[in-house]
Amino acid sequence: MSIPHLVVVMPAFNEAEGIAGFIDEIRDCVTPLVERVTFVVADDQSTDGTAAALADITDVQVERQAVNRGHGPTALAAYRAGLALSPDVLVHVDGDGQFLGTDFPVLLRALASSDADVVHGVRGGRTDPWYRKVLTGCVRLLVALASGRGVPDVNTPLRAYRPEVAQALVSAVPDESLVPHVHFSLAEVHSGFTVRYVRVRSIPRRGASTTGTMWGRGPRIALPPARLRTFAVEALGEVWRTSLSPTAPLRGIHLIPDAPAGAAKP
Ligand SMILES: Nc1nc2c(ncn2[C@@H]2O[C@H](COP(=O)(O)OP(=O)(O)OP(=O)(O)O)[C@@H](O)[C@H]2O)c(=O)[nH]1
Ligand SMILES: [Mg+2]
Repeated sequence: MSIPHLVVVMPAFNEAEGIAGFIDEIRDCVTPLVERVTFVVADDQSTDGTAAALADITDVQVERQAVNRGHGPTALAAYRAGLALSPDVLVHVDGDGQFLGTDFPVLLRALASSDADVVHGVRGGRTDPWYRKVLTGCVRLLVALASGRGVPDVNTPLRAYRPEVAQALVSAVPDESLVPHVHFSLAEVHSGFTVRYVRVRSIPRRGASTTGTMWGRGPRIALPPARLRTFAVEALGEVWRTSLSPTAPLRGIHLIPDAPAGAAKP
């Protein structure tokens, strides 16, 4: 197996400490499987020199966002910039490096060998606080009820795609979406795409700084931070409006796997 051009896209906010090492690790692991790899980092107005930490790496392209928009819109910007490079395979991962490089070839092999449209890295070994586990469980239940199928890690940020599939998904989701990967997971099921799941290891974020986490830190926090409560309410409303309600735009969408990039019919 040799992929002519692999593009790995990642959103990043204040990841200067760990992101270059993470990229080095991914590159080392995927090099035997690719002819070329390009990394696209959507920098969400970091204030810690994230872009400077990547400036001299030739296979890294940094896309500085005009304003700080949070994870979802930044992830979508990273997808769009990566797709513009016409990759043969596209991988998305968060810039905080919570995965091992050795799991990337596992995803790529699963995508190639099973003829899948998309492969999800299903995270094991997470140490989330209780309120995140509750939220994750609720979203998982909602998706199972809505789609009639269990999706083991609905919001995983580690995914490998055939590019036309990623293009169709990105085109179908609003640019400002808070939780694009939840919408993707639902649309993949609704559209009948072939989705494969591989177990991957989840590790602590690589930078020592706490500024990157949206959720507060560690299982010792007794109550969900107010920011998370607000985010959860907004995100659940968005999932209802965009993907689940009877009039939701993504509900009736049928993505066409073999159509040209971007094709999606209402
Ligand atoms: N916190 C935060 N992260 C952002 C923002 N924009 C992009 N990101 C990136 O989004 C990714 C996910 O953010 P995290 O805060 O790690 O969210 P998470 O992985 O769900 O939470 P943890 O399990 O605590 O790591 C990271 O790669 C960030 O660099 C932003 O405005 N705030
Ligand atoms: Mg994270």
